[in-house]
Amino acid sequence: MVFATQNEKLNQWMNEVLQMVRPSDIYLCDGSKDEYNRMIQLLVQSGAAIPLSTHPNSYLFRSDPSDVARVEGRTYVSYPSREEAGPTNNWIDPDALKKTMSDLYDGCMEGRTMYVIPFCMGPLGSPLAKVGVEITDSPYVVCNMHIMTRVGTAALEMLGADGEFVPCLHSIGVPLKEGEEDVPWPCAPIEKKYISHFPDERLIWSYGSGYGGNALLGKKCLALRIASVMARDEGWMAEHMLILRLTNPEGRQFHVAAAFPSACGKTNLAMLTPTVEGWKCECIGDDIAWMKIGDDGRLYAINPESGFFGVAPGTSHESNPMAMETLKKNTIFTNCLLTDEGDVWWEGMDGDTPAHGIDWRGLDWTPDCDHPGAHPNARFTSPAAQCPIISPDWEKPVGVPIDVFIFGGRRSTVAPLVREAFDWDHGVFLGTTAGSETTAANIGAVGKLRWDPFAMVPFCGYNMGDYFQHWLNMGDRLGENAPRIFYINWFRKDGDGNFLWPGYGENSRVLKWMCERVDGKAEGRETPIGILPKEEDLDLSGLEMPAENLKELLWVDADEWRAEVPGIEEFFNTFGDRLPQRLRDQLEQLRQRLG
Ligand code: SAT
Ligand code: MN
Repeated sequence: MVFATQNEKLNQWMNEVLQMVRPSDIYLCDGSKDEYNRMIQLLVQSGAAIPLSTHPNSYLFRSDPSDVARVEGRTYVSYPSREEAGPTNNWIDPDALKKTMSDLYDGCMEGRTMYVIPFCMGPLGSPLAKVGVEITDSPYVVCNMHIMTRVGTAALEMLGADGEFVPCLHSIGVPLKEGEEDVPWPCAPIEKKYISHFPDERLIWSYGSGYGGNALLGKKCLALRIASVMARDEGWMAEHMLILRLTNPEGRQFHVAAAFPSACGKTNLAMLTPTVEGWKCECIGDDIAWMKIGDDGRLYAINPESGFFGVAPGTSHESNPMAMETLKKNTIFTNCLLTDEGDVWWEGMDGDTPAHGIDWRGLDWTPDCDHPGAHPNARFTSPAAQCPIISPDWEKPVGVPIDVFIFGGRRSTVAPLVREAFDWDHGVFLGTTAGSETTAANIGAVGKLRWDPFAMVPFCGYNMGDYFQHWLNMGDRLGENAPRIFYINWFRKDGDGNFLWPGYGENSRVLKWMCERVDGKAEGRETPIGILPKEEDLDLSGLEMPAENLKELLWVDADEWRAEVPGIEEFFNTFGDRLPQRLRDQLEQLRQRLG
């Protein structure tokens, strides 16, 4: 061992890994700017990183064409019993999985450097923060972790001599033999990729992929899958939610946490530019919320991350001007198109489409090509602090008190623009029955309804039936202090297939109504599926929208909803007796209200 930390457990784990993966070098990350720059320079020299002439200190990477997204089919939640992982997770017995993966890890870092990255999820010193240590052989991962988490000496200090950490082992799975040439994006073939979680041990083992959530293990693996288990055991919540603050013209602040499945505009909402007069929005986080009940009995949220790993295609000055500002500098781009001017470009960006560029595969591209120039899952990794509307309180150690939860999904029919749950249990029922129609950005058939309770299906580290019960338990503990729960659908269409609602900044009008509900200033209208705004309750001043659109957006068709019930029941049955009776009761009450 070339170095040791103060933490014996960490030293022991590093030694075990070292003997298994046998790197040619080992390096402990300090998290400094200097370290980041040195690492990037290595990547520029090897040809993996392309400096951009238009964005200071920013670089483009191209992944291997087989390594472009999270691989849910190769993601495992491993308990001794399959039942603990539940019906929504892939399962392999831990002994068998460890045996398979140990064989893969054996000598997997030969010819490479083993980087040890101590990192903190959450503001340093926050009572909600957790320390992790990622071991990786990918310098691209080190650079991204620098942006996405708080890396280095401060995390080690927080850990101290006997603190707990989540060990996160990552390898791209391509040892480099003596004299062998490296490729810009080494990774293992799909059948050798494993993104594995051992929740009983609070342990993560990832092999074979260098991309996003497969490789930046603080994000989905630690902050959601492992943290959801810690949260259940310790009585808090780890959710796939953005966090934002709204301030009304009187200066009263409201904090909102919202969960949507992918392709529903979560990052756009997190950085909303309100169109409604006098209202202000600040961003606290765009992907993950950790929440704990505070001394005053309210629910406080922190963003465990320190950066955004945002989808580039579709991001524009129209859809998300604040993201466009955020990514102007100090940003890592992955799988975008490179223009002849040394700029990045992607489908859905404002302005002209470049006449020529180099696509995400590194090939010549013109608008005549029959494939996109940027991969649909191309990403930007940017420091959250660079967001022009980042809240001054985004790193407040105690977090911000949540007033409103929002669930939602993409439905072209049936679901109205917005509704409020009657009470907590009904809100949990709405979160449980959240679903979204698939888009070209997801796998599978386009336009098919996919259930994604709380947008957590890919991220819940234990049996989801128990997770629903955890939500019910939290409500019982919060009582009167529980946030109010709403369900939105920005995506309802008219008979001709046109969106009825303009979306983006105009969504602030719906958020305003929610805040007025919290303040007891908006009456609403009871329907069998929840409380909807009356037409006059929504502030539409300055918005040109046909009156019939509004009617349709707020329309609740009892026949259509009756037709939903069997599908919900069938979905509920997949959880067997792990589905809380209180949710079955909710379904029965819905059936009765629909008559
Ligand atoms: O690749 S990540 O898992 O980090 C992002 C995402 O899939 O939402
Ligand atoms: Mn996400």
